[in-house]
Amino acid sequence: MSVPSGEIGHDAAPAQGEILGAVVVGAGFGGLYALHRLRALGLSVVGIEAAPDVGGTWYWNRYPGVRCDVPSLLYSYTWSPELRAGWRWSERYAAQAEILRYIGHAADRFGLRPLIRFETRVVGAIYDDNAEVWTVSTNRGDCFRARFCIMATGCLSIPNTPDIPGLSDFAGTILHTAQWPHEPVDFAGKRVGVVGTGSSGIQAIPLIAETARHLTVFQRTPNFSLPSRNRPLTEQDHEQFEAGFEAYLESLQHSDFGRVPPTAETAPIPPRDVQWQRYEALWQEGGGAILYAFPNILTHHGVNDVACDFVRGKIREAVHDPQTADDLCPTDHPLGVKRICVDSGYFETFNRPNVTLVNLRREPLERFTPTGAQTSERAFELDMLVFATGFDAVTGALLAMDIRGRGGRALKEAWSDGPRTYLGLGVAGFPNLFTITGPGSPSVIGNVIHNCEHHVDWLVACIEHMRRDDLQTVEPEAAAQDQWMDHVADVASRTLYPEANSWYLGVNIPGKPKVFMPYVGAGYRHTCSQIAADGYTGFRFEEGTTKSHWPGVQRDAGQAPGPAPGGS
Ligand code: NA7
Repeated sequence: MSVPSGEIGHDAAPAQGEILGAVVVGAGFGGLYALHRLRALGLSVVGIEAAPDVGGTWYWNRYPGVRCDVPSLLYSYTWSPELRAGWRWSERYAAQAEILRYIGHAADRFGLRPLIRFETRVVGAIYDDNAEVWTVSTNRGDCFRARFCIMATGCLSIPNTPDIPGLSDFAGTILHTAQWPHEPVDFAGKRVGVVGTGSSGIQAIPLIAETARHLTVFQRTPNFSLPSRNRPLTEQDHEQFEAGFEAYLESLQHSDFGRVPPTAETAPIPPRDVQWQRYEALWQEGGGAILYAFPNILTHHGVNDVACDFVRGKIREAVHDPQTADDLCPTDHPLGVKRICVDSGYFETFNRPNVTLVNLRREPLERFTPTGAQTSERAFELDMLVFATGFDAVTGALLAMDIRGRGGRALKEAWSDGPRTYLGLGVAGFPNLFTITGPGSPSVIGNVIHNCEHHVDWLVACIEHMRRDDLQTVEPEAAAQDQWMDHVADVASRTLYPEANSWYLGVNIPGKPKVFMPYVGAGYRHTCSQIAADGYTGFRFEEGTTKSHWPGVQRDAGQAPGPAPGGS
């Protein structure tokens, strides 16, 4: 893969004083698709990306064992038949390197790299009330002025390193799973400590254990994890997927994959033995499907408790030492209300003689020392420390920038009690700003690529509508936003989701308001479509005062309708 030099591409160099159609922040799945669609619409667009290449979270997360927990055939763009025809996944669950190659392939296939300014971090985005444009400033000291500002900054972009005393005294190597070095990390002969047992820790631990002299796992909360049963994809897998693709595409329009279905509240509670058989079959099949075994598994303790018992039983079968097995069994939250982990041999790793589990609930981590870590009970000598401690998720990247809307109001201030959006797509008081997979949308629930595609398709249609009627700005009405946020909270409160201290709620970050951020209700796509069909209910459009007639839009090209999703 060729890595761009970091110089702005030819197409990404606006003329002095030019007002662009749109700036797209972030070059992951959402940002790339937005660039493609907006350019096809006739807008002049520039992408800005902190990394030296495309990929978003898949660029940075390259720790051993990193893989997607969604099957690779599904974790793909759906909008381009050519792209699908030109790509072949090798494994049921793709590893990071293959996903990154796929994203690079998509960027090249559609000539998107020249639109992007790499190795450039957006520090601020300020709306100019008079000119009705956004000024997006970067750490390189440059400014881009654009009519629309599209935040495709991802939900898992800002790594979280907990503030544990003594960390700066530690003399060994310190790594974070979300900022992994590009060169191979050699654990051979090393005493390694891993802090954190979420998805990243659970994927990395078996691999690190294979070569480390000793691995000490510092676990604060045990997690539910299901076996991936990863394997190479066969010819038959590909053929079956292709044969069912059109139906799959259609199903996405109505699917609530990963969300709580409307039948959840009225569904019967299946008998324990029926549940057990189903879980056993899904356990053998592998992957996260247990989460969708029954419509009320995420809403009803009577169902979820059986699933928890089932998985705890599997942990006890896998782990030989009864105390270690006990410590690995989650007991403080229902199954699936923290992002479910999908692993390859995680629990079995604790049978290795070179692996020690430290239960921080029993012996809290007090501090790091120059030579290791000190709990309330023991000292551990370590050469390397790996933080698998997650992210300031969903809002972290948005709030890391100084975003200011009408009247100079800061997003940080507007969201001081937690994020507030309408549909997760826009924020009242921040005209022409779109947040792809923003808080208040399904975002990380379900398949995030499809969620990105849906948001981009929606906002592109909205921009087309504005162009047709020569409207200058769009933003949510405050009342619609309030209603939506109440609805998001209400839906979550009728599930078991709020019962875990998860990053969905923001509680992993000290001081972050405790708000359930993703939308877990059914029918989200239908709601968004209906709102658009009804004339964008809850959004306010203004003709504007500048009468600038679509700066950044090539009027001739712009009159043609944009390509339908699926076109190139
Ligand atoms: P997660 O899921 O947020 O996991 C972070 C882990 O780090 C979790 O086990 C935390 O324990 C632990 N943690 C965080 N702070 C501390 C401190 N101070 N001491 C000890 N342990 C700590 O992040 P991941 O990167 O694994 O996964 C994020 C998402 O990426 C994942 O859900 C997939 O969607 C992909 P806690 O549970 O808070 O007690």
